[in-house]
Amino acid sequence: MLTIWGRINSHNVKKVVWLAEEMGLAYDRRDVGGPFGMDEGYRALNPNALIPTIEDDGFVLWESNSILRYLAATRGGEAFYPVDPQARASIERWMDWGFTWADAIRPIFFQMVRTAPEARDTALIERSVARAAGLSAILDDVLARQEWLSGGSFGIGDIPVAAYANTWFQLPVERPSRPNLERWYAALRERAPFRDVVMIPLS
Ligand SMILES: N[C@@H](CCC(=O)N[C@@H](CS)C(=O)NCC(=O)O)C(=O)O
Repeated sequence: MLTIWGRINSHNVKKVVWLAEEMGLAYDRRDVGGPFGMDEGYRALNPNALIPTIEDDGFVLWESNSILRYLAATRGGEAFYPVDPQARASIERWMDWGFTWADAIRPIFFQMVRTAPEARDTALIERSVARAAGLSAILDDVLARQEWLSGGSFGIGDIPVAAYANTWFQLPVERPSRPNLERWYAALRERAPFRDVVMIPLS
């Protein structure tokens, strides 16, 4: 049995649980982090004291994108993780870029969802909203030329960017019109695992 540690309202945990659901895997998710805390046993598994972490038949792994790669490589086959180096690198590029995208959106999320209104840093929110809007042009451009960030079909290249794109689309901030990105987000919303795991209320 695959064990996934991490509270479900964490973006990085959502990524892993979403893929597990897409692949129809049996797993046991255990709440750790945030209000649930982290005991010594968990810290022994993940010395970063961060979530997520998985355990698969005695093998322990942390770092959400590494977990996505591992699950895709062990259970996903060619459809989720192509062997061709260029196809694989094109997918992994978007996974890594997902942290650039996340770095732009995270301050807006923390300020608007996890900070009391009177304590919010409006200058930080404005800077981050502008940064995210600028980065969204890169996504819109690539999605004008291909259906998914992973290429012709949905894959792990879509997951990290989508976890934060969902937050960006749900936050009450100004967003420029990005028709291709909006088309991709609409296609994501047709996937039940995305709706069930990622589109939960922001908290
Ligand atoms: N690079 C790490 C980042 C992990 C991370 O920052 N996780 C956050 C939640 S998204 C965390 O553990 N925060 C502390 C907590 O939830 O207690 C990964 O991708 O797994």
